Amino acid sequence: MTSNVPKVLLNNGTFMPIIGLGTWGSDWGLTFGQRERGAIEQAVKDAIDLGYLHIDTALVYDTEKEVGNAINEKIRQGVVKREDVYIVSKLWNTFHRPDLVRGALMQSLQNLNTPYLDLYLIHWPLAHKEEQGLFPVDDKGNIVFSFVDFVDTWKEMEKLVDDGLVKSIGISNFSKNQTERLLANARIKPVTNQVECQLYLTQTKLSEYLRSKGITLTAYGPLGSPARPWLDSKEPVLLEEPTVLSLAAKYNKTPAQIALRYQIDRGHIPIPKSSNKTRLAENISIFDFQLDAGDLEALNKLNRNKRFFSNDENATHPDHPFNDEY
Ligand code: NAP
Ligand code: SBI
Repeated sequence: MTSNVPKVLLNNGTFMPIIGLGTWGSDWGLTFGQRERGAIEQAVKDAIDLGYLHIDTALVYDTEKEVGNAINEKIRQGVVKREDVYIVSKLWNTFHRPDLVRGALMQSLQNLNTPYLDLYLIHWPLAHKEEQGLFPVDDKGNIVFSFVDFVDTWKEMEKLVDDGLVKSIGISNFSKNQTERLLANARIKPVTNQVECQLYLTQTKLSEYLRSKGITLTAYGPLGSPARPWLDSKEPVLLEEPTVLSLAAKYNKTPAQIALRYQIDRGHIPIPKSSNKTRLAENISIFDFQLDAGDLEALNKLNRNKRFFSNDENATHPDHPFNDEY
């Protein structure tokens, strides 16, 4: 498979395609009907045909089976080989207890129908009550917490690498302090920290810190997650910002392409989601231009430390990442 997507060298000597396809699809919701499931599978097939070689999923998205079907169909058709595709999945909060980590990974491998993952992330640094489903709640509807130390979870993640079940391991939604504590106790370094990063939340300090440690930043919600279920219509729309619109005109690109190129030019790895073939093609057509330093600076100024994924329902958990400065 030839693809013009560049690859990033990770701290363990492996390579990750610099743009990935998101498959949470906030607009797909949590419960899927037949039509939506078909749409996910089609989106992944279209993406591979267009040159996407990095697919982001998670056990909790309930999209792994569709992602696996699509990838395996493209392998069967001879479009790609397994080793061409970079598959990422994530350990959900209810499986942090060390004795549950391997079983959760095996479930993801089975869903995806693949012998190994390229990258397995701890989805959030905080744990939820085990063995009560994916969303354990009390009689008031509040999430039930668990207090497993993510360092203990990490030690199990390291064993998955030792056993060849995952090529790399990483973290998601970890603050600087949490990453620092993990590094102080890790035998294997995380290759990436997948965090929200978009023009209203540019993550300048976290990005610099991660770079200083040789850890990449994977940017989720890079288009501002415009279909998030909790969208407040009074909130500003990132893709309609005048600065973005004027740069789109200057470079003869779309606002989404400007928002994605912004991440690439900062050395980040964006993972935009789309289930529309035209927009999938648009989002990957960003390797024929580069933003000038002054334009990057103008985009940096849009920052307002605005999280669209504030995860407030976990705000009282001691490992809630967003109580830290960054
Ligand atoms: P996003 O990628 O910022 O935005 C996706 C939305 O933008 C979709 O509604 C999509 O609609 C629309 N879109 C796509 N391309 C467009 C374009 N060129 N022009 C205009 N609109 C466009 O948000 P996200 O899905 O929330 O985040 C991306 C991925 O990051 C997720 O799918 C998931 O894999 C990952 N993620 C991870 C975490 C975590 O905790 N680690 C959290 C959130 C997200 P169409 O489909 O109709 O094109
Ligand atoms: C889900 F499957 C359900 C809810 C939800 O809300 C927060 C954002 C998130 C997540 O944790 N990772 C995502 O990609 N979306 C999510 C996922």
